Amino acid sequence: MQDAITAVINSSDVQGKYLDASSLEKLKAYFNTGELRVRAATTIAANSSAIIKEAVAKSLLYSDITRPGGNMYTCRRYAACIRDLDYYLRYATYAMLAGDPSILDERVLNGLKETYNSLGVPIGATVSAIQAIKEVAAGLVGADAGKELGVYLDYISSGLS
Ligand SMILES: CCC1=C(C)/C(=C/C2=NC(=C\c3[nH]c(/C=C4\NC(=O)[C@H](C)[C@H]4CC)c(C)c3CCC(=O)O)/C(CCC(=O)O)=C2C)NC1=O
Repeated sequence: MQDAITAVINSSDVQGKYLDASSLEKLKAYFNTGELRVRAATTIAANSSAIIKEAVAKSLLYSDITRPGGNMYTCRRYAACIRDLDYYLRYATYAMLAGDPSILDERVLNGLKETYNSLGVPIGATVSAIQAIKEVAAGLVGADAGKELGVYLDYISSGLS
């Protein structure tokens, strides 16, 4: 896993150089938004199940997916879906704090699409649910932090698509 700081340090080190102006700008932007990220992470942690519940209500409930034959039908599969969405929110929050998406590649997206395809988990509906999480979370943490979190939720969506 990388973060915004190790990312610029590693790339400077490869070149055997001190941080150049653009690396320093990246770091400055990261530090300037540090408090915003921490505050957002606190709010998300305190409201994670409500966020997921509302996002599911907005995107998946009472559709063919929750009816017999749908991939969320039966409590076991419904629970697996909610659990997956909670993984996405939690890992997107970690990535937002780190200011870097590498944790998503390593711990979430690696092999996920293949798993979903082999189990018949619909990817389009999953992406809609992730987009709904983005909206609901932004409503709670505010537009700026919501945008920052959204970067990593979008990263998961594109990694699945
Ligand atoms: C931390 C990283 C991590 C991720 C991301 C993860 C995902 C993940 N989701 C799974 C299943 C599943 N995922 C879903 C999800 C859904 N079905 C739908 O129709 C909805 C659209 C969607 C929710 C948005 C369902 C229903 C299953 C169970 C499928 C089955 O067993 O038939 C499975 C198969 C094993 C299991 O059932 O636990 C994995 C590995 N596991 C991990 O360890």
